[in-house]
Amino acid sequence: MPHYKLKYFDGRGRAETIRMLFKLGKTEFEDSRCESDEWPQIKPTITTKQLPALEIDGKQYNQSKSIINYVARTCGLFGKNELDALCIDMVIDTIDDAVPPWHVVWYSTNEEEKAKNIKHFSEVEIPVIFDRLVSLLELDHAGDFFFGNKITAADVHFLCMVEGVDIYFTNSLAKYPKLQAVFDRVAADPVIAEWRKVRPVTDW
Ligand SMILES: N[C@@H](CCC(=O)N[C@@H](CS)C(=O)NCC(=O)O)C(=O)O
Repeated sequence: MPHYKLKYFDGRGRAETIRMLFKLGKTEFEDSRCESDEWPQIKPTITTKQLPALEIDGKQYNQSKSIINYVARTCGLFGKNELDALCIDMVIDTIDDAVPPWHVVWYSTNEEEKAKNIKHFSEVEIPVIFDRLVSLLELDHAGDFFFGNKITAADVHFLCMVEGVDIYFTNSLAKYPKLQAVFDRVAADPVIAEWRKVRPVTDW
């Protein structure tokens, strides 16, 4: 088994799906978290100058989506073939469409602007993405989860997305019972439930 070291900030952000995949895959990894005041020293050591980065036996790899893909495949959470992987990937990409509108809120410069941006995020941006996810859940390859009846990287990424959305839009799944059911199934997975209980508590 290679030595895995996942470097990120002390937040869930772009690293939490990766952490959960490692946990589900019962794969040991070093959960290395840097404080923001340490970042200027660490940044020059990161190839892309951004986190997360994953070291595998000391060699560094970058980009959260690429790392999710790699970890999910090695942990058996990305389907059995390329077509399964395509179905899982399209859910992940749909989820990631929420990142730019989330950043609009995150980078709001004053309270008034932030309130306006949260309203737009909750009432316009997120419903569009949730509707797309409902459509993906209605495809015939979906089941209890986005792909079949076993948890995959798509479901894990979805749970992490909802945790991120809920920072600004509490109870965001209230009008989406089918999505809520998937969220609840992922949250009920014993490995995920245990990790959510013991992981460091962070704001984001
Ligand atoms: N496309 C990259 C984006 C990574 C990214 O934006 N990372 C942020 C944290 S979430 C970062 O490193 N910010 C610090 C900086 O850019 O100096 C990925 O998905 O890994």
